[in-house]
Amino acid sequence: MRVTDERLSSTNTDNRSIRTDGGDRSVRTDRSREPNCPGSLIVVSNRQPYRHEYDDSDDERSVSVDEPTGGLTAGLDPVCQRTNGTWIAWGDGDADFDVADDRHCVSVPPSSGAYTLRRLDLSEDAVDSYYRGFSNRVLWPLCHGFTDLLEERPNDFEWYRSVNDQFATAVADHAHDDSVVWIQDYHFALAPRTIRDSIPSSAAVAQFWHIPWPTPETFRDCPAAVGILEGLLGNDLLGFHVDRYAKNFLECVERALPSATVDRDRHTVRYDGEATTVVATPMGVDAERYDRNARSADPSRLSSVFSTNGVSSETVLGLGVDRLDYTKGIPERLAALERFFEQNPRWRGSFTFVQKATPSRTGIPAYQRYGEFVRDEVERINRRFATEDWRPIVYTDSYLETETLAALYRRAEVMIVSPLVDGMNLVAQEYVASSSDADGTLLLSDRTGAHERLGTHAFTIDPTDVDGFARQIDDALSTPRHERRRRMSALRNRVFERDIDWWMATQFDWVRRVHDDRLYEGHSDLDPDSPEYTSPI
Ligand code: ADQ
Repeated sequence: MRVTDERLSSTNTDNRSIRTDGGDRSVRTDRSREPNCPGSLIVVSNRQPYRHEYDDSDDERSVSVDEPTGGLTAGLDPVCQRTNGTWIAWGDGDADFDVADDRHCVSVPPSSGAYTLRRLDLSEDAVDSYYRGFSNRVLWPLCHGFTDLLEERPNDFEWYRSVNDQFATAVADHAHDDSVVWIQDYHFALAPRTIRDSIPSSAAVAQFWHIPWPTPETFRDCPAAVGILEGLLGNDLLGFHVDRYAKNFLECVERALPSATVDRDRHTVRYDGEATTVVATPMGVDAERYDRNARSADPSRLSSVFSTNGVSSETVLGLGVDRLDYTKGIPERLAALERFFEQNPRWRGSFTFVQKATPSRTGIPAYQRYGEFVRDEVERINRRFATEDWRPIVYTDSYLETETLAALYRRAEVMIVSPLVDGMNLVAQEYVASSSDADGTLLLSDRTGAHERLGTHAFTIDPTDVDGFARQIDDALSTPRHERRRRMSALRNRVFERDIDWWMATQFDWVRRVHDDRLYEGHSDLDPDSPEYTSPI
């Protein structure tokens, strides 16, 4: 199986294990909660839900199918299966086009062929410029406020436009009167307008933007600001995780597009004859699945992770799980751990922090430098405190099966989630869902979308305040069991209430409203009595 550097991003949902049946995804305990799409669903995402690969390990060349286990794909795949939908994505597997038909379509899952996966054959130049270029050297740093890391390379934007056009053309091939096109993320800021103009007016176009939206002051640095906004206003519905990002977006539109009419109360924008509704619906995780996996995990999975990494089975365990991304605040976390061990010698030898950090976007120099810095810092801190049979920080970048990850989450007494900025953060929610003994503690950065819902019962941290952060680690470790259970039970209620199904159902409710509006009211304003425009967080 080929390993890509982006395998663990949940928006890219490339956290793959080899399966060939898509079976696990349809298992549900309560079918009444299944999210229902109001029309026939067309999903557009950068990464695909199934990838075909040549298996060179065999003497005879065979093809295997691997599939991501990440939250978004795991949630959307069953909906596509139920609605006989279409999924359009970049075909990045080496056997992808050999198993597809002339239109680059293949039926998936392999066992049932319930829906169509349409693959786009992108050249290496296209991927380098659209994906590693404009998406990840411009939009990603910009939206996270790292404007010093913006890198404008010649041709990146043109390729971004060209790839967006290719996706839009593919959507037009599959769209019908009742289609609901649901676009995922920042790789497709330009496509919505082209799609809107090329599919039946009764079809709906929606997009979910998984990362933050910056303030107008930051957005000013966007090289193609007006084009990006105009593209996004081709959507009938545009979703963000939290209200703050939706408000930032409306403010950017107001400042950059004087001819747009922004109604802040109704969260709508009218521009160029189209209306876009902008909503905040925080994404959740498949909480039941994490809980189930954590409860049923074979103990040998955990002991093998511990023994491979030289961790004592007796240790009090701290855990961090992140892509190696400069937004995730890993150096700040290490600095706080160093301060903690400095000030609390009693914990040396009995508390171990395991950092699962997965290399990501390694073709981009800023990511290479970040990865090296993190690894150097771990070594330095270990040199400072390690004893013969104990290391304060265990760093590993090997891939973990979802079941093993859930078991590790359940075992960890302290989970540290310390991004400098993060659209939502699913790891924090996965930890809570997996804490089936309800006695773990979550340290959560106040700069994550997840903090808006979990902040009241987590141990809040400011990732840049080293002393305060170190104190919170000590507090979390010293909190009595009954208090830990009280906090974790409240967190679990929140995570289970607003899980991935809730998120999708809410998105589809909005699509339904916007869709009905297109069909029956000729794009008139939404009913002022309709439910709130932002979801209570
Ligand atoms: P990401 O920035 O990738 O997602 P996050 O939300 O934390 O961040 O999701 C990461 C996913 O990768 C989690 O599902 C996690 O379990 C998995 N993962 C990470 N390291 C792993 C490892 N070593 N082994 C196995 N699995 C691992 C983007 C945005 C976020 C937003 C999501 C969803 O940046 O803000 O929450 O999309 O919208």
